[in-house]
Amino acid sequence: MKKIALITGATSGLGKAIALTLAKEGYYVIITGRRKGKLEELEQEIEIKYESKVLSLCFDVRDYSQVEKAFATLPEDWKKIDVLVNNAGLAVGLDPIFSGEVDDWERMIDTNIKGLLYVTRTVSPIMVERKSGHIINIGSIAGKGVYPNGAVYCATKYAVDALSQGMRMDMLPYGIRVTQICPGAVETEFSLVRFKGDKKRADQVYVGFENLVAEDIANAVLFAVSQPKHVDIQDMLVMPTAQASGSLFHKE
Ligand code: NDP
Ligand code: 8X3
Repeated sequence: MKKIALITGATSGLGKAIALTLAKEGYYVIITGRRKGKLEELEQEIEIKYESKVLSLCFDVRDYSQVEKAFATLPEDWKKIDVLVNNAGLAVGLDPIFSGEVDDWERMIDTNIKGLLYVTRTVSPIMVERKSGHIINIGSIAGKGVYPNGAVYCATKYAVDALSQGMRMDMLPYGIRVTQICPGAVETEFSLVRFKGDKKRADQVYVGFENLVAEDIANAVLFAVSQPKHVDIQDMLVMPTAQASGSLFHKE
């Protein structure tokens, strides 16, 4: 059996690029997300392009019972996950605290914090039992510095930063590596989701500078998982050259 990677949020953006990159590298991949059709498309793409095996699990990371049930359907060999990429996440809205939508806050907190916890709680006990594994958490520049109107999204990514540190401490006796990868602006469906389908506003985010692309982050994941066992890349901040902080861009 080859190494197995489970990637959450593989129906789009970073997760999809990470799944393709790891499959190309020879990993067997478990792709997850809520959009069944997108999972099926990616499953086919991986099977056609690479000598890899792929399984897909369709579930919502916000629902712990869905996470547990989906994981339970995996064949026993596939439950021995070598690399877990906690990538599923989103920003919803860009508003000041005094007028932000409470429902937007719930979605971000439930997905980015609780979803990451639910998946980790489900997958990691077998890693601990096997004394082997690598957890990659996708954080953000938003978890390294707050920007105006983004307080709640930023808080969820600060939480990912704290959880990455805590996981590393808890996993220490078991030889399990924990890596946080924090991207700056990457053009994906991220802004379309943040602006609730307003494509014009979403596209505007990436005008006037060269943003990252999903493959840049997939390469960072590949770098982290390709290190020898005694090396843990703990934290990577990967930014466009034209971006210095969550809110400071050099736009032409
Ligand atoms: P996309 O919107 O392109 O992809 C998000 C993925 O998350 C989709 O596959 C989506 O799948 C999945 N997802 C969202 N909510 C849920 C849920 N409740 N249950 C299961 N899956 C879910 O965005 P990105 O690829 O850009 O985002 C990936 C990660 O990268 C996020 O954690 C984001 O915060 C982070 N990030 C992104 C940056 C950027 O500039 N793009 C920068 C820094 C960090 P589906 O809809 O099928 O459920
Ligand atoms: C996504 C990047 O800068 O829009 O995490 O918050 S940013």
